[in-house]
Amino acid sequence: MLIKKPADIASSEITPRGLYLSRRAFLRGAAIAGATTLGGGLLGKLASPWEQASAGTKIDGIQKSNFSTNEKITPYKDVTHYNNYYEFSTDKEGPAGLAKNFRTRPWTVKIEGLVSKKKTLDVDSIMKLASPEERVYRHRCVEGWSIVVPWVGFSLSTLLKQVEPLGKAKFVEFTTVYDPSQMPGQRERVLEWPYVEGLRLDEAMHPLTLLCFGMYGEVLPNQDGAPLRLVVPWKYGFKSAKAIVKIAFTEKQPINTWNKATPNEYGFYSNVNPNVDHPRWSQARERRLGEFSKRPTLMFNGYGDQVASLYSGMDLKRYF
Ligand SMILES: Nc1nc2c(c(=O)[nH]1)N[C@H]1C(S)=C(S)[C@@H](COP(=O)(O)O)O[C@H]1N2
Ligand SMILES: [Mo]
Repeated sequence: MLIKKPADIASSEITPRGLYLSRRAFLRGAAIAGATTLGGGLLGKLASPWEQASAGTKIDGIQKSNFSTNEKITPYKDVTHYNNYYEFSTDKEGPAGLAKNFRTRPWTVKIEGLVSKKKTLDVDSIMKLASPEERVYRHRCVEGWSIVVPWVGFSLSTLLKQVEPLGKAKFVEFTTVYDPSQMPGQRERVLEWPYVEGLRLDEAMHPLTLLCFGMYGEVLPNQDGAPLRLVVPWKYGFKSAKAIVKIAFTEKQPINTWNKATPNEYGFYSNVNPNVDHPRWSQARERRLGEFSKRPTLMFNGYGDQVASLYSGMDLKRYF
């Protein structure tokens, strides 16, 4: 449930930089702002789009995916209370509370660069491009913890095909939201904002690469990247950008935020690799949240059968 206080609605009229509202989305926002004046009681009875979109709302018609692992799913409480989301906090327990009132509607994603059909799409229309799938993926953070999550979404390729990438396009760059008024971490220079990530075009088009808007059968909690994030299960967690507002097709390799911040520690590829240590720690083992002892980390996080061929002939120590 997410009923907005009038004070919150008023500040929603401040459009985050780089976020252009579609007419439909704008009208919907305005309608909700109007509804607020009717008072909380009545608003509570309206099936407002805010409500439909808020974390915890059940997603209908979810199909099971063959890409799922049957490993034990990490408890919801761990996945929602141990987060890396530096726009909110560098403390892993922080985002759950600090992202609670983050506004995920209206929300549009701008698709631009080397494509024949540039588009600005509303997140609700993106979610309707295909039926939602549940993909239970292992997800490994570069810091040495991992989770198994029943994400909900569909292959990113479904969206990317819509815009018809040009032959020159070799990479895809993802830019996430910049809104320091809502994101306390962006008022500090912990990282360069907005957070940017990138994939090679073939990685972005790979069927495992998930455009994600839900988990555990429900709309994504804000701290896990609502309304739209990536999940790239064979790469370290930081490649899976949260709160995406722009997707650009490029000829040159994008400069991802963590690579720019600490190039000797975080590369562009960031494929999970137990044989390539982080300069400050080993990557050979990991701890599953909710478990006590560590387990060995698998090459490509265990997705080698599906993705190893993307990197054949590449020196993975050099391209880490
Ligand atoms: N916009 C944004 N996306 C982000 C991050 C971030 O700080 N900002 N952190 C990344 C890192 S390091 C990890 S491990 C995962 C964590 O996702 P989770 O909190 O859903 O487990 O999100 C990634 N996506
Ligand atoms: Mo991470």
